[in-house]
Amino acid sequence: SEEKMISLDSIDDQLIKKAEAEGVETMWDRKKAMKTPCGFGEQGVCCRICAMGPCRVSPVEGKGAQRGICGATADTIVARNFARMVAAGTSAHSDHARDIAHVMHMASRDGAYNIKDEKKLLALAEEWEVKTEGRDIYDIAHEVAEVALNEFGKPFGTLRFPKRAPAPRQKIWEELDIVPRAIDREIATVMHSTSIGCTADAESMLRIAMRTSLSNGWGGSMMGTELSDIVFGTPTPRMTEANLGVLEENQVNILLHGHDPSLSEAVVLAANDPEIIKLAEEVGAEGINLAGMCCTGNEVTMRHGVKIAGTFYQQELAVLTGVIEAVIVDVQCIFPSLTPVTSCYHTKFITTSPKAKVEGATHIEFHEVTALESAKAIVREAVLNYGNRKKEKIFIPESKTQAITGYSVEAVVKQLDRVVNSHIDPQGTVKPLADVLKAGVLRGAAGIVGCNNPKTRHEYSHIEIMKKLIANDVIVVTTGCAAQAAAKAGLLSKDAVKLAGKGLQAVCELVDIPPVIHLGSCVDNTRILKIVSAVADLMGVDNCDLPVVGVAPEWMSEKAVGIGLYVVSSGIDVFLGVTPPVTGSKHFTDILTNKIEDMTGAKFFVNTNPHELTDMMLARIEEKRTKLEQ
Ligand code: BF8
Ligand code: SF4
Repeated sequence: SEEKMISLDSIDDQLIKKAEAEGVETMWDRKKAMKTPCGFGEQGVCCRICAMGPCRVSPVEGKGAQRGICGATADTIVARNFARMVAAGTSAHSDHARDIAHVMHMASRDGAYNIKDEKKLLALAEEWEVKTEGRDIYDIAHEVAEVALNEFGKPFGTLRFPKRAPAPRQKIWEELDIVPRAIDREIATVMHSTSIGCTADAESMLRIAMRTSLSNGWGGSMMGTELSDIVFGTPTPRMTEANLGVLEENQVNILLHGHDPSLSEAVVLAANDPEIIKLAEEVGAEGINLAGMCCTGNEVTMRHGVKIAGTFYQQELAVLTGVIEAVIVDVQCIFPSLTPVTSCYHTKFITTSPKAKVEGATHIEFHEVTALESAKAIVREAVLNYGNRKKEKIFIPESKTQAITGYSVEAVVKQLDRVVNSHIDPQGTVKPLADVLKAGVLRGAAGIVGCNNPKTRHEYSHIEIMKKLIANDVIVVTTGCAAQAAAKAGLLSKDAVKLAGKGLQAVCELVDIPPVIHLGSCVDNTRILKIVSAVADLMGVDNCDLPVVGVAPEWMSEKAVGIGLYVVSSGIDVFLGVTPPVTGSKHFTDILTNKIEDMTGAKFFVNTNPHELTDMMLARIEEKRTKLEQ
């Protein structure tokens, strides 16, 4: 029955049956073996920060151990654990950005990395007061990259990007004393403050975590997006296909999985290299088929139209098709189980980053300095593996769906320009969007982001929420694995306009966009910050005054916690479909779901039922509309 399906997608059940038949263990077997999760961990009241512990305190007031050995209460322990999740998430996104900054610093006219968007570089140079006049574009790029790299560790001052936020928002941050300083410093501050014998005040802990999260959203993540656009090109809308049906029986299939576009961009170049294509022909393949997964999939689809194999939870299922020559990964969201799963097939599991080696994988280190050669060596491994397929184990599901991906803020503005009467309004702004929001043609906007989580039926929440929102004239933008879920469900196509309410339908037709808009990878949630802030600026209000919500229906990563907190700190409500490990502290839970609104004008909402969660969003959107219209 429907209820028993592990995901929304019926092909997954076919592949899981195949796994069972072939004796391959998947995440669902391990989930079963895991039995009931630890209640203390689940509620955030387990502390193993020092060796006097681990201490587990009772989540129930007045019952059982109320304090850890050092005297830390449930409030302290929960708040510290939460802050550490924020710091870990911030480190992942920001370290990714640091690598892109290094790549930009080594960009050259004749190398593998060039400057693809000079206009965007010049704008950023101007914003950062880097001289541009009479200088070679590469000199400018190198200096901008240095300024970017200094954002990580500068000893004085605050970050540069927060100045992009609406003025009232910046004022709130100043008053709360949460304007982020250097990115690495904010992460270090959380690690320090959460260590034994430091912060033991939940609200103060949260403020420190908020500042760190802002160093992610208005720091590392934003840098990741901006510099990637400059070096790899600012995304433009393009047609692609999504789901495991994009794998090709007669081609070398390479699954690109991970996050950092400096690897995946080089792999795209390598796979198109005549020498490599010739090699593929020599081994009897009709070509090389790249298929993306997780955020790397988003990065390459929005810049090259590379097809989307699937979302996070499908990483093992992709290998089960028996037609993947290599899974090439860099960092983040990579299951260590890819070692045993790939060993059941001919598939090579190739790790490339010293930050994410996996036992049993083939490690071919990717060096940015020799990017193309390095990528060619990796792709060559895949091509040479084509002949080793086990014919009897091949099964490619037929399912694939058309999708449009690659809406950068610039691309969105370009679409909006279609309806601007240039005699009345200037082109190149989000004013048409602000106008339809104000008029109520669109009731609101939602950013639906994040992962898959076996605590939910995969993709069911993503898709149910998206459908219900667009039917209610709420436009949806999406990133990360949520975006890929949308692609697979057909919501990123113009056909999906028929599922939208009348207002949204009219807007989609006028502006020529789908009702659900692909904005990129998880670092690209900063594109959402940019659009929302631009709309707020135009309307002369703050982000928290707009009928806009952030939603993470199936989140699982620490990165999502870091994002959630910077979104709320930026004045946008966040709706979670998976409960974060904070319920062991009533006080801290109350801060996140209530009190934080007094500070930032936004708060967290949690409900594991996607329909109820959507009703909560719609109610909140109308509540904000009422205030806005007053
Ligand atoms: O950064 S949505 S499962 S892939 S964490 Fe991971 Fe979650 Fe996917 Fe990208 Ni984001
Ligand atoms: Fe226990 Fe305190 Fe040590 Fe945590 S920091 S493990 S609560 S003694």
